[in-house]
Amino acid sequence: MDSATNNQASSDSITQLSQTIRASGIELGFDVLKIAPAISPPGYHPLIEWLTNGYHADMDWIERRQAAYEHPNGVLQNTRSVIVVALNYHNEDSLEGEFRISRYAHGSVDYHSVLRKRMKSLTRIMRDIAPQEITRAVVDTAPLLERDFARLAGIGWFGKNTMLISREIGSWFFLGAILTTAELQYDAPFKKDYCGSCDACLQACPTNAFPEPGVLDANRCISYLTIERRTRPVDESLRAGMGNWVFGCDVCQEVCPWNRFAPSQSPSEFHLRDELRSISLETLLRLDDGEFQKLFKGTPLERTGRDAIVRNAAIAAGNQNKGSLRPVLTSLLSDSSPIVNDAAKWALAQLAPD
Ligand code: B12
Ligand code: SF4
Ligand code: SF4
Repeated sequence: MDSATNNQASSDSITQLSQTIRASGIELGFDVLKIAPAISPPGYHPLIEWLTNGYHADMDWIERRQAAYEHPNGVLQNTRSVIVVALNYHNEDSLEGEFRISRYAHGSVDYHSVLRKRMKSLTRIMRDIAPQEITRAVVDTAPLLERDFARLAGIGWFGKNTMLISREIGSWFFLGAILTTAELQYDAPFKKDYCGSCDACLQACPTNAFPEPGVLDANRCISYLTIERRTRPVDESLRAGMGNWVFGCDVCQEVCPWNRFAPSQSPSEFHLRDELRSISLETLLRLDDGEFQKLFKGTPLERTGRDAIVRNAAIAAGNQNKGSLRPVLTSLLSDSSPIVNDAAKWALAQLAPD
């Protein structure tokens, strides 16, 4: 074969593999699938600045692997393409009683496993067509700026609340990425910003977690405080702002006008499960390890663990001045967990006298 014929064959195989990936992504139920070239992400230097400012709080795993974020090769050597998928988790259900759990954790499953399963199916299809190429599917835990690659692949822009927002599906979606050594056809990066003069998210954040538009200080973010800060107490100055959130926070997405018409056809695994509708704040406060496992095993709350969730529930009780919870809060003063004792003591001090 001459070199022109060779080039033609290689360009045909790039086209064929790219088309199959795009069609399979939609068949596998992803709401969006787009592809970016593996380049050094423009968000790398902002990430280093974010770390230097200490905005990552005690999420040391980000800092430890900062060099690897500079290029997708830090996750998979010789990566040429990054396939980014988005999966919507929005639906009409709502949980707005004595306590709130972030929408992404309303269901009976952990989104990591849902995304991984679908991405694995896609990598199998890729392997059948191009067995010589190596692929790796990641959600959250690899040193990859997923939102940056989603923007580079053309899915949307960074809102002032730091969320990746799509004009078509808003921001209630998870991202996943498949890194591959295969060359593919790429989508154009998203260049525009559709926030305009709106600042609803910046105004609504209950704990003022945005030092500037598009930058989040995790130290102040309820999502970090309730999910990731597992062994240390929450600063007293931030407790009132936590309101009744016991896991995550959705405020800066709920107020975003781009989410007003967000589609609601998310997979049924993400719908609000009945157990969460029927339990009270008192039930959460009374959970021991066994009961916690029964209620939350396999969901995103499992990783956060019983002690931090009971601590958060105690703060929610204090914030709502729930005198009826005085006996259970008093019993938690002798709980084996210091973060629970501390929060229970604080909550009792918030209650109006009998
Ligand atoms: C650590 C982390 C957190 C931390 C810190 C969040 C943050 N804003 O940085 C905490 C625990 C607070 C958190 C909270 C939440 N998270 Co989170 N989180 C992550 C994780 C694991 C890493 C994010 C990270 O590296 N942050 C560091 C900052 C610097 O990077 P970044 O925000 O991702 O990207 C920014 C930079 O690249 C910068 N940038 C790029 N170019 C440029 C150029 C200039 C000039 C500037 C100034 C900036 C800039 O802007 C980008 C967007 O903000 C990602 C998964 C992943 N591996 O990417 C999920 C992820 C971002 N989280 C997600 C979700 C769903 C949430 C919550 C909604 C959960 C909840 N309901 O409680 C909240 C939302 C809070 C919020 N407003 O961000 C989704 C977001 C999906 C989406 N549509 O955007 C992700 C992608 C997980 C996933 N696989 O789906 N999260
Ligand atoms: S998730 Fe909640 S606390 Fe965190 S930045 Fe958004 S509104 Fe603020
Ligand atoms: S609330 Fe307004 S400023 Fe914030 S992300 Fe949405 S459109 Fe942008």
